[in-house]
Amino acid sequence: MARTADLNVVLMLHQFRERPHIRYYLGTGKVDELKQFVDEYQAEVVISDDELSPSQQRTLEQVLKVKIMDRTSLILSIFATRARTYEAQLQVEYAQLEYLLPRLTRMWTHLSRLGGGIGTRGPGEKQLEVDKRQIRKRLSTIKEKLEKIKQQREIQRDRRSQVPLTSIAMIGYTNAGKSTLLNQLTQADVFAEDLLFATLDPTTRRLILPSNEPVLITDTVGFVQKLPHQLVSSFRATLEEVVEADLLLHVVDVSNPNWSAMVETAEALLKELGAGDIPQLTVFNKIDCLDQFDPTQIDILARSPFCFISARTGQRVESLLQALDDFMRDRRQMMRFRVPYKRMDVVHLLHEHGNVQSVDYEDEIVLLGEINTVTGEKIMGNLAASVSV
Ligand SMILES: Nc1nc2c(ncn2[C@@H]2O[C@H](COP(=O)(O)OP(=O)(O)OP(=O)(O)O)[C@@H](O)[C@H]2O)c(=O)[nH]1
Ligand SMILES: [Mg+2]
Repeated sequence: MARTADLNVVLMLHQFRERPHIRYYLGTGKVDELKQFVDEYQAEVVISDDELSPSQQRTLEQVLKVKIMDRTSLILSIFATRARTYEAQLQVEYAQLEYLLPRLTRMWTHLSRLGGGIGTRGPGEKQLEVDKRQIRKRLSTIKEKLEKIKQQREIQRDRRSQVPLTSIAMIGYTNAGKSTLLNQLTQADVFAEDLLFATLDPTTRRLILPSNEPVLITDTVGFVQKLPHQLVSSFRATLEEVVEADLLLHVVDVSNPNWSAMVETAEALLKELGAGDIPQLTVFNKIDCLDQFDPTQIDILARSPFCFISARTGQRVESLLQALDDFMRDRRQMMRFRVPYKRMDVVHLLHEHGNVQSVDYEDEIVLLGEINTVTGEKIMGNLAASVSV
C-alpha cells in the first residue's frame, strides 16, 4: 500500500507483543531502535500497520521527529487519490474528516506554547474549538449531500427493476481482478490496473447468460484487511449494491500465496455489512499465473460452488457462465403465456428475459418458455389485464 501511495519503502520493522504499548504503540526499546533507523535512512515518514490512537501518534511524532502515518491514514490518502466521482469524493472526505476530528488537538498543544502556561485557555484552544465546529458543520453538509445522491440512486434502481433482473455483485480483496472480469464478461470499460483500490465507484452492466437470461452484474470497491471503519461507514451507500444482490461472485486472486487469508478478510467484511447469508460463487482468478492448478488441493470450498478462470486471458470463463446458469436454473420455471396479438411488447419482453421454447399462433399468441419466476410474474403482473397463464 505504501508503494501504491508513491512512497519508497526503505525498511520494515516488526515486533511481537501481547498488545500495543499504550503510549508508544511499540515497546520503548523498539522505539529507540526505530529512531536509529529513521536517522540512518533519513526517513521522512513512519507508517504503522495498525490504527494508532491520536495520542500514540502524537507521542511517536515527538520522539521520532518525522511524520507518522497509520494504516488508516494511508488507506484514506490512497482512496482520496482514487475518488473520481462526486459521490466517492464526498465519501472519502467524510471519512478523512472523521479521522481528523479526534486528532486535531495536536495543533493546540503546538499553539498553546505561544499562549499561556499549561492548563490555561490559550488562543490555541479557542482556535481548536472553531476548527472542530467547522469540521462538524462540513460533516453534516456532506451527509446531506450523500443522502440526496443515495435517493437518486434508489430511483434509478426502482426504474431498473421494472422488470426485475437477478443482480450479481462482485466482491473480493483489492487487486483480485474484479474489474478485469467485468470487462471480460461485458466489454465494459472499467479502469482495471495493478493498483490497490483501483475501483471506488460501483459500475453495473447487463450480462446475457448462455441460457439467454439477462442479469445485472456490479463491480465495486475492493476489500482489504483492517479496512478503516470510517471508510466502511461512509461507503455503506455504495456497498448497498452488495447487500441487495441475489448472488455474490467472490473473486479471489489464487496466484497470491495469501489468498486464503484474503478470503477470510472478505468473509468477515461481508458479515459486518450484513451480506453474510447471500449465496456465493467463488471465482478463483488468475489461473494463467499458476504452473499447474489442482482444485482438489483447495479444501475450504465445501462452503460454496466455485470455478477457476483467468479474467485476463478469458481462459475457462465459460465455466463461470455455466455456474451462473446453474444458479439461475433453480430460479427458473417452465411457464405458458397467452398474449393477445396487440401486445407484441410482451412477446418481446418474454423473448428478452426468458428461454422461449415454442410459439403458437392461435386466437392468441401462446408462448412456452423457461423464465425466472420473479421476472415472469412481474411481466404478467404489469399486464394482468391482457395476459393469462
Ligand atoms: N495474470 C493475470 N492478471 C490479472 C487477471 N485478472 C486481473 N489481473 C490483473 O490484476 C490487476 C488488478 O486487476 P483489477 O481488475 O483492477 O482488480 P480489482 O479486483 O478490480 O481491484 P480493485 O478495484 O483495486 O479492488 C490488474 O493488473 C489486472 O490486469 C488474470 O486473470 N490473470
Ligand atoms: Mg476494480
